[in-house]
Amino acid sequence: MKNREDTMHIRLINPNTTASMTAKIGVAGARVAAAGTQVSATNPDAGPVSIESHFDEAVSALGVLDEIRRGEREGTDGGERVDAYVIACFGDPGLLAARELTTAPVIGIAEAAFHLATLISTRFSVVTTLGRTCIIAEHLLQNYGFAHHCRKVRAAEIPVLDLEDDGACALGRIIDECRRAKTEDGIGAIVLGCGGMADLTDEIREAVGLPIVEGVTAAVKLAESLVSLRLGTSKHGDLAFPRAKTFTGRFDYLGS
Ligand code: 2AL
Repeated sequence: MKNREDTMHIRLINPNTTASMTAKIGVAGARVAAAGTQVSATNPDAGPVSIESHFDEAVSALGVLDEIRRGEREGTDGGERVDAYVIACFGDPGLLAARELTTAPVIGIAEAAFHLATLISTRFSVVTTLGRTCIIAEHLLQNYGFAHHCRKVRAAEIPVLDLEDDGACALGRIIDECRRAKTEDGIGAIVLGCGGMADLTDEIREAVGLPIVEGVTAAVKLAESLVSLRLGTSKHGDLAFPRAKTFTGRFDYLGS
């Protein structure tokens, strides 16, 4: 990691393979980054075009790990070293495995958003895409210890790729669900539950009149803080680099 006086490089990994969403995530991250922060955005070469099931998430995690390995190689191949990674899907797919592969900080957008929401409110609700993905956010809230801060995980019933389609009325449906959360949940803030919502924060905040915590931007600012403080992923204990071993079949490239 570099000194805080230097520039830093944050790599945003969109775990799905939709390039337009990756570009949007990159723009949203760059907008909030400090003057000295370079933001780059990538997605895996292979995997689901959107992540809206446990199956999609499991497959996408392998792509995330490939992207971390690629980022680490760039640093040693004379390219721009990556100082921190953000996993820009609200299920935080592959988060702990990704941390095992690097000394840089790795931050999931769900955990980043939950952390920031607890700093500005005592209770928040999450507004995500499809109802079937609510359980993914609920499991994360439990695993991360945030369940008692969250009143409700709500769905706007939007397929993820509708967020890429101007004609799909996604914004209006998200705003409607956020307004219902404000009226019914007794909350102080709303967390947006999809990386593909990263460009909608300002409009939603204005329409709903509550603090809106969006994960990509939250994670970029947390990543900057960790790099500035020279805090990287601990290599003491379970997040140490994985033990070298043979991988068989189509995973033989992972072996040593
Ligand atoms: C997501 C997300 O953030 N990106 C994606 O493809 N699926 N999560 C979600 N709940 O829809």
